[in-house]
Amino acid sequence: MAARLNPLDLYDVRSLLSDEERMVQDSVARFTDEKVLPIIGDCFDQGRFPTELIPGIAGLGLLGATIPEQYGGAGMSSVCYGLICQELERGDSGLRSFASVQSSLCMYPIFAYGSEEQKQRYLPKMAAGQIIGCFGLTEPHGGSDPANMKTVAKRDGDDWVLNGAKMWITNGNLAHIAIVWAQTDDGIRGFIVPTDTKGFTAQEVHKKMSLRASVTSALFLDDVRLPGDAILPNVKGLKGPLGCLTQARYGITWGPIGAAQACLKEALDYTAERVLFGRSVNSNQAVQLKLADMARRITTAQLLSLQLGRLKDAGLMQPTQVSLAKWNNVRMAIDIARECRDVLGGAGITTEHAAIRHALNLESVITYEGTETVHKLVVGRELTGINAF
Ligand code: TGC
Ligand code: FAD
Repeated sequence: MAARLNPLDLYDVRSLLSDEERMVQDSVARFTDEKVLPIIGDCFDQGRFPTELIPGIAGLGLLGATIPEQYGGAGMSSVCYGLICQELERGDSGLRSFASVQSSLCMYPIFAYGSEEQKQRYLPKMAAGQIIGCFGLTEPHGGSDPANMKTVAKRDGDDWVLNGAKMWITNGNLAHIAIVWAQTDDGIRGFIVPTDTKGFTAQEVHKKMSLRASVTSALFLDDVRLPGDAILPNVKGLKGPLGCLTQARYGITWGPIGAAQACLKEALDYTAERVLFGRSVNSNQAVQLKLADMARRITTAQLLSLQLGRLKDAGLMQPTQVSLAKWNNVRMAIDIARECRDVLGGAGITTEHAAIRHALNLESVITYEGTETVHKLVVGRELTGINAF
C-alpha cells in the first residue's frame, strides 16, 4: 500500500526544497511549536505582543534574513525568508507581521536605498533585535492611494522638518526608528526618524479585533527636525515605498499558508475525535468535501509561493506576480480559517482553538500591504493595459 500523504503538504512541496531551506524551516517550526504556540492564545486575549520572543527571533537570524552577513543579516535566499514567514504565521500573523516589518519594510529600505553609513549604523543592531523599526506610509485619509501623501518634509538649512500623520503602523509603539515617507519639493522621499526625536509621538490603536498580538499605532510628526543625513539618499518617488512593499508582500504570500495549515490540522484532529449521529464528524461527506477543498487550496498556494520565490531568487520576479499570489494566498487562508471555525462548532468561537484567532488576524492581512481589491486591479491592469484605480 502506498505511504499516506502528509495532509498539510499533499504534493510533498518540501521535497523541492534544498537542505538549507529545510533546515531553516525546521528551526523556525521548532521555535513556533515550543515558544509561540504555548502563549499566543493568551497574548491575543490580552492584546499583547510577546516582546519576550524578540531575542529568540533575532537569535535564529529571522530579522533581515536576506540581508548580507556583512551588515549582520543571515544572507539567506528568498525561499528561506518565505519559509520563515510561513512558520511564524503558523503561530500567529502578529509575529510574522513583526518580522515582515522589521526585515522587509525597515531593514530592506536602509539596505537598498541607504548610505553606507546608515547601513553600518542601523542594520547589525536591527538584525540583533536591539533596534526595532516601523514603516510609516499609510495616512489617515486613505492608504490605498499613497501617491496622495500629505506628510511633508521641508528643508531648513541643512536640516529637514517633517509634519504629518501616519495611521495603522505596525510596531509603532515598540519602535526605536520609523521609516517615514514624506512629500518634498523633490517628490516622495524616505527618512529614518529616531522615535525619541522631539515632535514625534506614537499612539497605540486599541479596540482591535484583529492582530491583537501585534502593536498597531498612529504616528504624529509635529515639526520633527532631523539632520540632513536622515534622508535615504538613493531613491526618489513612490517606487521607494512600493519597492519595500514588493519585498513584504512576497513574504506575505507565504505567511498565510502557515495560518491555513494550522487551521486545517486543528479541523482534522477535531473532526476525527468528535462523534455525532453515531459516527465521527470527519466521516460525513459534507465535512470531507470541506477538508479536501482546504487541502487543494493550500497545495495550490504552496506551489505558487515556491515558484514566486524561485523567480525572486533568480532576479525575475515581477510585482504583478506578487499581487496575484498575495491575493490568492490570503483569500485561501481566510476562507479556510472561517470554514475551520465552523467545523469546530461552538468550540470554534474561543481562542482555546486557533481557527478564530487566525480568521480574525487574516482580516488585517487581507487589508494591509494592499487590499485584495488593489491586488486584483494590479493584475487587471497587467492584463488589459488599462489603469482602473
Ligand atoms: P504607479 O504609477 O503604478 O507606480 C509608481 C512608481 O512605482 C513603481 N512601482 C513599483 N515599484 C516596486 N514595486 C511595486 N510593487 C511597484 N508598483 C509600482 C512604478 O514603476 C513607478 O515607478 P516610476 O519610476 O515610473 O515612478 O503608482 P500608482 O499610484 O498607480 O500605484 C497604484 C497602487 C494602487 C498599485 C499603489 O498605490 C498601491 O500599491 N497601493 C496600496 C498601498 C499599500 O499597499 N500600502 C501598504 C502600506 S504598508 C503596510 O500595510 C504594512 S503592513 C505590514 C505588516 O504588519 O505585516
Ligand atoms: P482605503 O484605502 O480607504 O480603502 C477602503 C476600501 O476602498 C477598501 O476596501 C479598498 O479596497 C477600496 N478601494 C480603494 N481604492 C479602490 C479603487 N480604486 N477601486 C475599488 N475599491 C477601492 N500601513 C503602513 O504604512 N505601515 C504599517 O506598518 C501598516 N500596518 C498595518 C497593520 C494593520 C493591522 C492594518 C489593519 C493596517 C496596516 N497598515 C499599515 C495600513 C494598510 O496598509 C492600509 O489599511 C491599507 O493599505 C488600506 O488603506 P485604508 O485602510 O486607508 O483603506
